[in-house]
Amino acid sequence: MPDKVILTCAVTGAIHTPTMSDHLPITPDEIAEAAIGAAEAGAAILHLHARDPKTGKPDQSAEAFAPFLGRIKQATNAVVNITTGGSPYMTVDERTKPAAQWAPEVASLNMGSMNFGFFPLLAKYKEFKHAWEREHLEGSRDLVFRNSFKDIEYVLETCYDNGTRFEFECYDISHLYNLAHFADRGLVKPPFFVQSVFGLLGGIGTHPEDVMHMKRTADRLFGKDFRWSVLGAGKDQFRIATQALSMGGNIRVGLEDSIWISRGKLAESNAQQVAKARALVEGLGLELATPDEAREMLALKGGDAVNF
Ligand code: KMH
Ligand code: ZN
Repeated sequence: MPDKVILTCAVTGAIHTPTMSDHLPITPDEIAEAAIGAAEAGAAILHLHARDPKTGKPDQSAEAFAPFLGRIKQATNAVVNITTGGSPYMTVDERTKPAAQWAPEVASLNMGSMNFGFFPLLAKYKEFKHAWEREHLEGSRDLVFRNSFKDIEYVLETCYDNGTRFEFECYDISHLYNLAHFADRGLVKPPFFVQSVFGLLGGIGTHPEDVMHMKRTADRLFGKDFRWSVLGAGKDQFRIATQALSMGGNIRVGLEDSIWISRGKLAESNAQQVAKARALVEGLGLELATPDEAREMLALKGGDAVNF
């Protein structure tokens, strides 16, 4: 029997902006409630970003995470996964501060530099609630999300003593080869939690062949040493999830990656997307992994071995 399915929920992120959806969690209370609701709906891992509660602008200061980390830990057994991606406009040392401070079981680690184009979203909105939103989208026309080999080494070194393991964000085939490079150097240890990202402008596309190619390349490079997960950005979120589930993959949903529940219909909560993902999993006769099963599958250090 295949292993259980690890379901990750990424509740807010740093790409979508407040004008795009009233359901996007912004304040610490909203982020905590969204994360707890997602865990209650079946998410085993919670991928977390923080935002300025007044403007919704991404905030990667360690303090910005403090108001919700403890609440989430007290309310759920879910695995907390703190981003080191922050906003693609930030430097890697700024992005790594929360993970360094809070020593989560998991942190994201972006496996290569790339264009990160979310400016096409501008066409959908006439005006914005906050001035920063238009700049955020427009600026991505000339944005390189920097993750040099030195940047990746920096995150690995900074988080090493904390025993934090990683959600390796792979947006293209070359990012898998970058991960293999660090594995060959012994700087990352299996099992590798490979989060393959589809449909972000600047990364690989969302065609079923793209998903097949990512999987077969990871199979060839990592064999039994990895756990494959996928996230589809935007409207392709559930189609990609469905394809990956049928291939033995794990999946990630959440309003960080898509604000939609179906074509043209905004998701009203992260929990609603988690419930839809759960129905896909169970519809295939599969079962969701509990947080502790996810810990075992990913060799994590345990929910109490953190600094929050
Ligand atoms: N924003 C997602 C496409 C991170 O936070 O480090 C990938 C992500 C990156 O979650
Ligand atoms: Zn993220």
